[in-house]
Amino acid sequence: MDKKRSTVLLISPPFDEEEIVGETKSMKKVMNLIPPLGLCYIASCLEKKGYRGKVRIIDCQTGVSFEKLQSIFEKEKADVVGITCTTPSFESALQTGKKIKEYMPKAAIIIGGPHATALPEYTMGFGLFDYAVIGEGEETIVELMNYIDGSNTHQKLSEIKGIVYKDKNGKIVKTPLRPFIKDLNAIPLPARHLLPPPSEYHPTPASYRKLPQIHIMTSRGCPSQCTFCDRAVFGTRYRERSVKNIMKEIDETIKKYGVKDVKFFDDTFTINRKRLFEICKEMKKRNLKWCCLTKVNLVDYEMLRMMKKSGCYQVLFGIESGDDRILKLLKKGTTVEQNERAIRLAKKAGLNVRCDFIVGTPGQTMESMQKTVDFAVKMNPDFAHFNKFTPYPGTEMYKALESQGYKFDFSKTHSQLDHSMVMYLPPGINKEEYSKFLDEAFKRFYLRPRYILRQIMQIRTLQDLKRLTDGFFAIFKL
Ligand code: B12
Ligand code: SF4
Repeated sequence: MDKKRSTVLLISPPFDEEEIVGETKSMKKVMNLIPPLGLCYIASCLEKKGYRGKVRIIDCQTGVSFEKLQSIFEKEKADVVGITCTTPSFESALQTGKKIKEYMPKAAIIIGGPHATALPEYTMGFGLFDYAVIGEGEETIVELMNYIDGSNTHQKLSEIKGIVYKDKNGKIVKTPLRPFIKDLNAIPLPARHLLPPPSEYHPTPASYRKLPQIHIMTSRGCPSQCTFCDRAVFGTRYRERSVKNIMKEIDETIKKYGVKDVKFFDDTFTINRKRLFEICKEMKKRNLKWCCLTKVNLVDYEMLRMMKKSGCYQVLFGIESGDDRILKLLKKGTTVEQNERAIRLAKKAGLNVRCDFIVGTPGQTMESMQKTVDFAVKMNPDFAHFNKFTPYPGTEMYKALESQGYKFDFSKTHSQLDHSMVMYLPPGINKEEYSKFLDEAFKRFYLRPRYILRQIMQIRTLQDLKRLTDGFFAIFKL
């Protein structure tokens, strides 16, 4: 007998570019506009379980406004809507929920992603969503859809692990957490075929060499303890995909989309030396350009050299601070000396180096923040990003600050949270000083003649020139 299958609309909510970039158009070109991989995984699991042709992804980041979304809702009466949401996109997820309630009142709404995972009961408290999925969603969504469709009469809602829902009496119920997925190779490859065409996306100019580029996750979970980082979705135990499984995904994207460049978005891509060497071998065979993120204590010269030889052009390190006292407070597990060493080795290996810093965490002073900029200037990486600190739910710092009496309302923070909005200031630093500091940090780093000259010397192709000018215009908001 044919099972009833609901139609499912998966939405990455509108993220107002105008709001983020303000008046300047130049910022748009440098935004990291990349697909919602989480929804692609949810979709592929549903397709595998009989929902092929019934699932659609609407990635509103690619220019779908609330008005457009509303007209989609008016035309398409989906049975179930799944929304993905981080903390910066939570306000937008709430607005999306309201539109669904208005234009598709019969649809069940499921919310998932980092924000719903970190604060599931709070998320449900807005009365807009029927279910919140906590953590990895691949197995949960299948069980939940089976429940909604009535195809699994043996499993009660309360038996589905990793969800929050309202029972008949309106009481919010949280089921036991779902164990993390052991075998990542068993997850079907992400359903990129449901996304808008690759031309609708663009990586930030600092992080690609050739287009099209895809981003890919080859592992989950990070064992480090950084207090500002939210690991609620994938946990603290490192799990990895096999090289064969990774290459299957890459080969599929080469065949379907002509992919030339790969960004490994893993938290710590180089954690397993043996696997890294195998990946390098495979990437070299395919003559692909690639880049990755990792931690400074997880690289050595031999690895970096091998990466370079196999097509890697860039490595991004989360350096965070130029002050050992702050690195300790952040529980980063690294020192300024290790940071210096890794940057030097990566440069020596011929790699382009990107460094991320975080300023304004508890314990930071103007002096320690200045040490961070001094460190960046001294080490002279190819790119430096000074991130403003936000206490994201799911992080140790968020919990610590809440317990000290701080209150953070993320339901009204809009997409600016990622950019200009300041949620926390360390004692002794005011908002004006902080904003001025950030502005000057970028200018000090990027406006050095030595820096500009080096970037110009590195121009090899028209693509390089375009990337550099886009980045330059954006930094100085021209
Ligand atoms: C790639 C990435 C980006 C990309 C965006 C990619 C995109 N379009 O989605 C870029 C670089 C643009 C970016 C930007 C930012 N990011 Co970011 N990013 C990541 C990263 C490294 C990987 C995301 C990813 O693809 N994961 C893989 C997929 C499979 O996981 P997933 O999306 O979580 O989905 C799973 C579950 O959450 C769940 N799920 C998700 N959605 C749904 C929906 C339904 C219906 C269901 C059932 C389940 C479900 O099931 C999925 C499969 O298991 C994560 C860290 C990480 N390890 O995940 C940070 C992370 C998501 N980013 C984070 C942050 C803070 C930011 C920024 C604010 C950057 C900054 N200035 O610090 C901005 C905000 C942008 C925004 N709009 O939210 C935080 C979010 C914390 C929070 N509480 O919100 C994370 C968790 C990093 C961290 N460890 O702190 N980011
Ligand atoms: S910041 Fe990086 S190293 Fe630290 S816990 Fe997060 S993912 Fe792991």
